[in-house]
This record gives sequence, C-alpha cells and structure tokens, in this order.
Amino acid sequence: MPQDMRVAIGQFYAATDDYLTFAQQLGVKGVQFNIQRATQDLPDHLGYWTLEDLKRLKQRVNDFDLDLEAIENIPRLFYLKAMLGLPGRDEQIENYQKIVRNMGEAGIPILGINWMPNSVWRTPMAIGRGGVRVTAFDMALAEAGEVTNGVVEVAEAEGRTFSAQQMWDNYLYFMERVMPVAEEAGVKLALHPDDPPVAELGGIARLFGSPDGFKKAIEYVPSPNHGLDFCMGCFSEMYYADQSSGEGVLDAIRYFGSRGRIFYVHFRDVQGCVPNFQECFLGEGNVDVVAAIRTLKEVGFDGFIIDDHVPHMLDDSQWNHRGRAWSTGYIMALVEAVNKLT
Ligand SMILES: [Mn+2]
Repeated sequence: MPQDMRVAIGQFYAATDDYLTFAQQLGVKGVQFNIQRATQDLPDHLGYWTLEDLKRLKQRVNDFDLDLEAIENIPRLFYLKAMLGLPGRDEQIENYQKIVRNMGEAGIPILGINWMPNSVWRTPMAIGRGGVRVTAFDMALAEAGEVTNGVVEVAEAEGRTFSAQQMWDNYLYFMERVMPVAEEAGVKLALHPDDPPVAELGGIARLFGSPDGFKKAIEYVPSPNHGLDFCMGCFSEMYYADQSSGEGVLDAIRYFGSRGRIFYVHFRDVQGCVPNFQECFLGEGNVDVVAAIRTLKEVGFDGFIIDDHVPHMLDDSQWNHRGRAWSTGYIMALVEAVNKLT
C-alpha cells in the first residue's frame, strides 16, 4: 500500500532498547541502521550478513511496533576491493549479492550504498549557534593534514591513484553484477553522494559529487532499483541554494524526484559549500527547508526522511539524542504540515 512521506530515526548501528524506545518516544514509524563495521546484530559472517541475522534484526525492530525502513552501508572492507577494482573483487561482489538476496528475503526493502573507498572526510569540528559543535570541512585544513574523519591512506591502494575513469569502470562492473540480483530480490540500492563532494581526495577520484554523476550512473544502469539516498546536506555542500543558477538543491529534488529516483532523504543542511562548509541547524543553512519539503511533496516523493549528522548540543550523548530530537521534531512538523496542507 502506498504510504505518505514519513519520518524515521536511526543512523545507529545497534538495535538497543535505548534507541528503539527513543524512536517510540519521538513518534516516528520507522528506523534505519547505518552499519559501518561488524556489530553484535550483524556480525561479519566471512564478508556478508546471514539471512538469520537480518531476520532477527527486523523482528527486533517490529517488536517495538516500528518498521525497518532501510539499512545504510555495509562495512567498507566488505566491498573495498570492488570499489577499487582490486584482485578479490569478484568474491566481494558475490558476498554483496548474498547480502542483497538475504535482505530481500528478510523483507528489508532498501540498502544504502556509497562509493567512497576512503570514506567521509571532515576537518576539526566547528562551533555553531549557541556553542553547539558541528562537523566541518575545509580543504585547506585537509591539505595541511588536519583530517579528523576519513581514511587518509587506504592501505589496500598501496600508494596508487585511481582516476575517475577507473572508478566508473569499477562502479559499472559492480552494478552490472549486483543490480540484477537487487531487482530479483526486490531491494532498492540507494546511492549516497560523496561527502565532501569534490573531484578527488587522497588520490582516489570521487564520482558522485555533482548531479551529473548521478545522472550518468542512472543512464548507465537504468534499473528502477537504482536511485538516491538524497543527502540534502551533500547537495547543499555542492553549491549554495541559488535558484537563479538552475543548479540548486531544489532543482536536484525536482530532477531526481520526478523520475522516482529518490528512495529516501537525509534531511540536513550546511552553511557554505566546498571547499569550505560547516553543518548547522535546519533553517539556518543554504536551503529553504520549507521549500525543500514542498518540492519533495510536489514530485510525489513517498518514502522516508531522516536526519543525518546533527549539531551536538549541550550535555548531548555521543549519538546526539538532543540534537536528533530537535531535528526530528522539526522535520516531523514540516512533513505533517505539507501532508495536510496539500
Ligand atoms: Mn548523508
């Protein structure tokens, strides 16, 4: 049954009582996991996840009267060789296929993917409104070696550089083998932008730092199961929301949303854009967030929306319960308003 646009909470790696109870308290319908390493719920079973573990995870979420909307990411090392086109990639692709098949059988409909062998890069945190701590990126600091998040040197790359052409070849080699399995399993692959969206970091080209990268990917692999985890923060990092330029965040929502390619949304924003930006509260960044929600509604988006990184508030937890409660409440009100008013 088609659902309205809705809000989820997540970005956590474990189905703890704390997280699932917090989700209930916020009043969201669903949760999402962000899995970057082997966990107790999803241990590394020789490079993939078993059907039993995935079923157990979904049941655990359902036991709290919540839906499991998506799993975002698999551990980077599970498919690093596939991203870089290194020997051993075929075995990793087989394991990826197993994960997708098992997710489909467990009834988990979306797998978030990224194509960043060296992960998300950040430089030291910045200070935002009222002293909150927010993540930031400044290319000048990154070049000076002040990278606080991200893999500066991928050991497996052995000092080699990887061109955009090589990375495209690797992406297509991977997708040609994985996408048919995803279609058969009924699992959508939601591609996250490269963060920060720059052409290259650490000698490895980044393909998805512009709308053109996504357009090209969908043109090459036009499967209906190939779409976006539309990270609004990353699209905002690409440029200021200048509607006159025809290159704004709203245009990207219109382009991909009207084609049914937005599978879910990371609803966050930044101030500034590459090569220098910092995160912020919703409503004080580059994007007119009311217009963003209205545009999602206008293009018929009917998936889930979730916060992403959030400001670290006073006395906040490591997962930022306070920052997430603020962001999630804000997003819920926007979504409720647009669902009722249109
Ligand atoms: Mn994101």
